[in-house]
Amino acid sequence: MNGKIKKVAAIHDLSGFGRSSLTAIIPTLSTMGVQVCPLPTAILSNHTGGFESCSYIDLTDSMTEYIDAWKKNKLSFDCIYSGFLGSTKQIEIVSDFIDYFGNQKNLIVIDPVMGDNGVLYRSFTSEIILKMKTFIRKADIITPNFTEAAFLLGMDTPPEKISDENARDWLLKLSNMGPKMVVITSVPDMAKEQYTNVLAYDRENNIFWKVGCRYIPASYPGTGDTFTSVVIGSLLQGDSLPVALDRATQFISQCIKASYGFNYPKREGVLLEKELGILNMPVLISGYEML
Ligand code: PXL
Repeated sequence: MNGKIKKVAAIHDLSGFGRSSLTAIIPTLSTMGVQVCPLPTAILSNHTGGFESCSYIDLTDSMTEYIDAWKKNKLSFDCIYSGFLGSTKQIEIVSDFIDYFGNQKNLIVIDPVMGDNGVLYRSFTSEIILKMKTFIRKADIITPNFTEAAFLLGMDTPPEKISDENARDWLLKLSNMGPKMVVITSVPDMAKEQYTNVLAYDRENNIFWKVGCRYIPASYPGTGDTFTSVVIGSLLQGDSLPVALDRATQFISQCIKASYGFNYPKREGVLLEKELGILNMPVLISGYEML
């Protein structure tokens, strides 16, 4: 009997080294009591940030056959979660996947993984941005970081900071592109130097949310994947959007602090294994507010 275990179809790459994408998503969601069913988009020796060399096996051509088998086996999922997609063709395949497996009851989450810190990841060209703009129409929730949100809104680079009013405008514009909920991570705080925010908009309830976090001067690959995984795990456990954002923000901040304290190499990602246990402890909501 596995009646109470929820299933997530996780459409991401598998990178063998560096704790990003599936190697971050599987342990995080499993710890939260959610079953991960991976649909791998590519197999990499390591993620693309901070390594001299990278082997990349593109799985675009095998994805359709893989998905056909899932269709024939009449599988179903409580959530579809897509992240790193290696090409515009893969976006088309996943778009069809959502049309087939998506329904009124399951949660469609698209993390438009394209870049960070103002630049596109090196495996992409600007073509991916155009395609992503229409793809996010299919999502219930999108979780871009500040850079990806700016790209989706047609900017070449994100501004250094944005006001709360501007932030609400960004969230509304992104929601008007389709998704019911928009979550933007790593937004620099306008007033407080040492702060970064997660900002969100929930269209059904017409509420803007803000979860603040002290900025730690280190960015580790894969934290976006872990963040969105905690948000999904928390929502599937029945939490509200702001509580899910609060839990994810606290968890990432804890992971970064644990790693930063050891001066841990950034390219290895955060010390996830040390911190996963926290996800099963009683939640102390640290502080979300309306934006
Ligand atoms: O975490 C985002 C991500 C996913 N997949 C690959 C990456 C990155 C970020 O660098 O390189 C292959």
